[in-house]
Amino acid sequence: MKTRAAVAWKAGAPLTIETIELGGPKAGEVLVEIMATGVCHTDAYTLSGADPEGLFPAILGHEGAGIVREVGAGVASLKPGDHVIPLYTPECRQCKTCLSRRSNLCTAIRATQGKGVMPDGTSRFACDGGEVFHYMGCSTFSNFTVLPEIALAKVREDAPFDKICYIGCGVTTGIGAVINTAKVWPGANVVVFGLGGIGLNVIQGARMAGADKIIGVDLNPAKVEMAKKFGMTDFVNPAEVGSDKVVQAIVDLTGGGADFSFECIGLPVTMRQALECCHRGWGESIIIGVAASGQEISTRPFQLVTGRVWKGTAFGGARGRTDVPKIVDWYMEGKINIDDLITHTMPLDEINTAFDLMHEGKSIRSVVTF
Ligand code: NAD
Ligand code: AHE
Ligand code: ZN
Repeated sequence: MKTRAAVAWKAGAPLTIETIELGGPKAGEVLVEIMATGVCHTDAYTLSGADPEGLFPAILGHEGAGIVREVGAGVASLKPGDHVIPLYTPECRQCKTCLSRRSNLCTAIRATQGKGVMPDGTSRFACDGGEVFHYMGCSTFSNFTVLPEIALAKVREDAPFDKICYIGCGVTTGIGAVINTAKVWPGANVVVFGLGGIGLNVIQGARMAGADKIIGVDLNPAKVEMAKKFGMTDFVNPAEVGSDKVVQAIVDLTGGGADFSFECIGLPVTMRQALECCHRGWGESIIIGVAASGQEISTRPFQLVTGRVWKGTAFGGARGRTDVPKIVDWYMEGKINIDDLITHTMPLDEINTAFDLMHEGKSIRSVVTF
C-alpha cells in the first residue's frame, strides 16, 4: 500500500513529506494506522547525526497511538480495530530478560530495531524504489506503519489519540523512572535536571509518590511556570547561580543532598552534577537523558565509595504491554495530567515546526495528528 510519511533523508536536514510504499504485515506482525505522534528530544538527537545507531534515510518517530488495520499470520492478541500504542521497548514475555522480571529491556528484537529493519531483517518502507529504514521499531512519523505484535500495547478505545500518544515515551519514561526505577518514597527530596517533556513527567511522578521538596534545574526560566504547576517547589538556574555552584545550591536547599536526582537533559556535565548533589550515604541519581555518540561520564570514585548510587533507565523501567494500558487508565481517571504538557498540535506537513519549537525552548510537547 501507499502511505504518507515524514522522511529524514540525512543528518541535520529538515524532514520532507513523501508518499511511501509500505509492505504488509508478515507473520507475527501488525499494520497500524497512526492517528497521532509526539515529537521527543530523542527524535531530534537521531536527526542531528549524534546517534551511533542513526540511519538514513529513515522514518523517525516513536511516541504514537493508532488503530490496528490488519494482522499477519499467527497474531493472537490483537485484531483489526483495536487501539494501540507502539512500544520501542517491546515485551515478548519469553526472553531471558522478560522472564527474569529484573528489567524491562526485552531482547527479542533489539538487534534488528537498532539496524532499522523488521525482525526478518528487511525494511517495509521504500520511496521511489529505494529502501527507507524503520526507527526504534516504531516509525510513527508515518500514517501507516508495521510493528511486531510484541511491540504493541492494546489500550482502551475511549482514550484520545492526540493525548495518549505521549504515553508511548515521555509520560511513561518520566513517571516510570520515579516509580519503577528510583522507587521514590514519601517525604523524599527530589531534584530534576531538565524541565522538558521528560523532566516535567518526573516532577509529576515525584508529586504522586509524595516527595517533599522537588527542585528543578534548567537554563530556561520559561519552564518554571509549568514546572510549578506540576509540583516543583524550588528552582535553580545554572546561568544565575553559576554552573560550578549548582551542586552546592542543591545541597543547601536539601539540608545535605538529594535523596533522588534525575538527569533529563543528556549532557555529561549535568549527569555529574546530578550524581554529586545526592546525599552522602544513600542518594541515588537516575540518568534518563541520552548523550551523544562518544561522550563519557566521570566523577571521583569517592562519590560512590561514600554511598551515592548511579543508575539509568529506559522507558521508565516499564513493561509496555502490561504497564502502558494502566497508565492510559490513570490519564482517563484524571490521576495524571497530560493535556497541559501538550503545548502544540500540528498536521504532518508542519512537523519541522515541532523540531524548531523544541530547539527554541518554546514547547513542552508537540503532537502531530494525521
Ligand atoms: P526537552 O528538549 O523537552 O527538554 C530538555 C530540557 O533541558 C529543556 O527544558 C532545556 O532547557 C534543558 N536544558 C538543556 N541544556 C541544559 C543545561 N545545560 N542545564 C540545564 N538545563 C538544560 O527534551 P525531552 O524530550 O524532555 O528529553 C530529555 C532527554 O531525555 C533527552 O536526552 C532525550 O533523548 C532523553 N530521553 C530518554 C528516554 C529514556 O528512556 N532514557 C526517554 C525519552 C527521552
Ligand atoms: N541509539 C541510541 C540509544 C538511545 C537510547 O538510550 N534510547 C532509549 C530510549 S530514548 C526514547 O526517547 C532506550 O530505550 N535505550 C535502551 C535501548 O535498548 O536502546 C544510542 O545513543 O545509541
Ligand atoms: Zn522518546
